[in-house]
Amino acid sequence: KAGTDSESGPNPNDATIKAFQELAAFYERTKQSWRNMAYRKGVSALRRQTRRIKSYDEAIQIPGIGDSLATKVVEMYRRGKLEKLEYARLEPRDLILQKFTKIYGVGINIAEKWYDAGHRSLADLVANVKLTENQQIGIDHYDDFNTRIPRAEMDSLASIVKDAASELDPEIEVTVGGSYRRGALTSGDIDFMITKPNTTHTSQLLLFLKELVEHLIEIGFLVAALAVPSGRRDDSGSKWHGACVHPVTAEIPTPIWRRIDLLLVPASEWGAALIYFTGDDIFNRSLRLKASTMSMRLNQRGLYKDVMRGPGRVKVTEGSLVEGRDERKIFEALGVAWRTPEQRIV
Ligand code: DCP
Ligand code: MG
Ligand code: MN
Repeated sequence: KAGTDSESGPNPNDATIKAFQELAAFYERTKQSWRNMAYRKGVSALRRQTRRIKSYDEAIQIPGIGDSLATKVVEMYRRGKLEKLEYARLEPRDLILQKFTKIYGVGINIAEKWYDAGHRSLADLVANVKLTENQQIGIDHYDDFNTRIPRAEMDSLASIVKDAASELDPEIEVTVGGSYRRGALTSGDIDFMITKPNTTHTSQLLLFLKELVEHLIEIGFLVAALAVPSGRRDDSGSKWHGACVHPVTAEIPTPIWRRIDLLLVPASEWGAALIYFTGDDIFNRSLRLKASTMSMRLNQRGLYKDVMRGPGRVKVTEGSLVEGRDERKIFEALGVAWRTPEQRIV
């Protein structure tokens, strides 16, 4: 009779049934058909029960309920909600795009292309996509590259590079920029800026970079080269992107692959480059905006005035250099009060 019908009537396990139905729908949307099936079976199995299922042992004995579902039956009984479901309620498309864009060198465009082609996991990509060498490295070391670097390890990585550099050429100066220079306790990667007194062009530093990289590969510190991320293309060869790994020590018994950027900077551009590579990116944007309101232009090479722009604000000439060498003087020329690197967070 109505109300006790095993398909539609109230059931002591209603809350769990609802949660399982929602999970099944999530797995259907994300094309995880095996899990979708498992939860749909679980729903039918629970509907046949007349008592509230409270323990793992009770649940696992029900045909159609396996280990994973039995655990969730208990979770529903104890917490009244499922952690997995809270996760599933987030937009799956966004979650997957987020996962894909965390592959080094993969931007939103590639991620969306993969999503639209039906790929939903890293395993999908490995099995079905012709990956570039970079993307393959990014996936092979996905967890490593997404693990932040503690400041103590940053110090240690820095001294390895600094020691190697000064051995090759004592006049070379190496500075760690990026979030490290802003005082961050952990960093996403390590950004090295390399310069030498009296240089005015990166070409004067290219040979050094080549030797430094070769040496660091030889000692096993640099473990992979990665192409320059698209959108930041620079053909001058003045940058090197890749991965490094700290030698095994008592403090670092199982080394993690770390992202490393090496950047050549002529002494004449040191101040502008320091500003750019110290960031953060939002602060940089605000400085560039300030420059443009003063009819100037700030980039990683210098602050310029009298930049000529044609139709559509297209740059016609670079203009004349106001300042490149000195970080503080660039702030002054922009009329911006000096901010220590630690204060450059908008
Ligand atoms: N930068 C920028 N705009 C970008 C990318 C970078 O202005 N689109 C500048 C500011 C950054 C610096 O380059 O501080 C280094 O770039 P990173 O991507 O290494 O960023 P951070 O070092 O600031 O942070 P993280 O700890 O994540 O490496
Ligand atoms: Mg960085
Ligand atoms: Mn970087």
